[in-house]
Order: sequence, then structure tokens, then C-alpha cells
Amino acid sequence: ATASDETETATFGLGCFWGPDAQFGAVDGVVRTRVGYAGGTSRDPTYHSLGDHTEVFQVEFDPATVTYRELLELVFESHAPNRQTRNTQYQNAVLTATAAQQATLTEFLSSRGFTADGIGTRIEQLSRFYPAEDYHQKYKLRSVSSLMDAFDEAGYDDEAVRESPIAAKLNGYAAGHDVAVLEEPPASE
Ligand code: MHO
Repeated sequence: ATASDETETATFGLGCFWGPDAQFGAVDGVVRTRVGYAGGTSRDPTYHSLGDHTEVFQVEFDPATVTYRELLELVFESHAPNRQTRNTQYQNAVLTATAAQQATLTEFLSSRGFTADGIGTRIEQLSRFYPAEDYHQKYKLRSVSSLMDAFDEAGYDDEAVRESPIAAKLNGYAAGHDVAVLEEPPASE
């Protein structure tokens, strides 16, 4: 896919953030991912001092290739909206950042026969996203030491790995997700 200049950012919670970080990183049109904490009120959450925050992941995407609505479809295929866990750390959540996202979400929910109040999934406006510790970013990729060594040798620090479009795809691939986008092969002669 050809990327356009303008990306958009979506924030979701689907339990432990390692899995969806990889799953959504593999989606065509998703250019960057990061994991973190949001949805609570306590200051400066960390993994071991999470307070009332929830593990969330952000996907930065190219809306010319994948739409917010398509991401919502994937989010709602990936959890049971009629249920919710009491443990705030792992709650399912859609945290909208703009009025346009809110409008798309409202339309999407009603197309599924849901209302924001009538489902277990938390539907809220994103107030603040706190990036998680480096060792949680691209967690699946981090288990492939040869790839992490290659990033290191190419001069990437932890923040550069977190924000790398290549790392997002490799993280999905490392977790077993299909990252292939099949196009016409180039002519061989
Ligand atoms: N350590 C937990 C969850 C990690 S996720 C970042 C486990 O593997 O079950 O909360």
C-alpha cells in the first residue's frame, strides 16, 4: 500500500496489550503502534503502579488504506462486548480522540444494534495516554534477539523501535500474524 502524508491515531484496550500491539501492527495501513496506560485518574502510571488505568494500545494509521471504522470492526471481532472484566487493567475499551471518531463509533455501534451504555465495552473520550515502559513496546518482536540486534546495529534506540513502522510489521510477523499484502509481481524481463 502507498502511504499518504496524514495519519490518524486510534486508542483501544483489549486486555494485555502485548497481543493487540502485534495483531494491529500487522494490519495493512497501520504504520505505527505503541502500548501504554489510559482511562484512569492516577498520575504517571507505571506497569507496577497502574492505579485505575487500563492497558491500551495506539495505532497510527493511514486512513487512505484502512479506516477507523475498519479498525472498530476488528476491535469488536476481538472481544465480547456483552462482557467486561472487573479488573480495570484488562478492560475492553474504545477511547475516542476526535468528534469524527466519536461519530463513526456511534454509527458503528448502532449498525450492530448496540448503544454505548448498553454494552460492557468502555466507550470514553481519551484524556491522556501514558506510554508504557520500553520493554512492553513491540513485546513479541523483543523475543527475536536477532531482529532486535539488527535494530540496535542500525542505530535504533528504544523510542525509535517503538515508533518504527518496520518494527510494527515485524512485531506482527513475530506473533504469527499475516503481514503479506499481495500485489502484481514486477515483470521479470
Ligand atoms: N504478565 C502477564 C500479562 C502481561 S500483560 C502486559 C501474563 O503474561 O499473563 O499485562
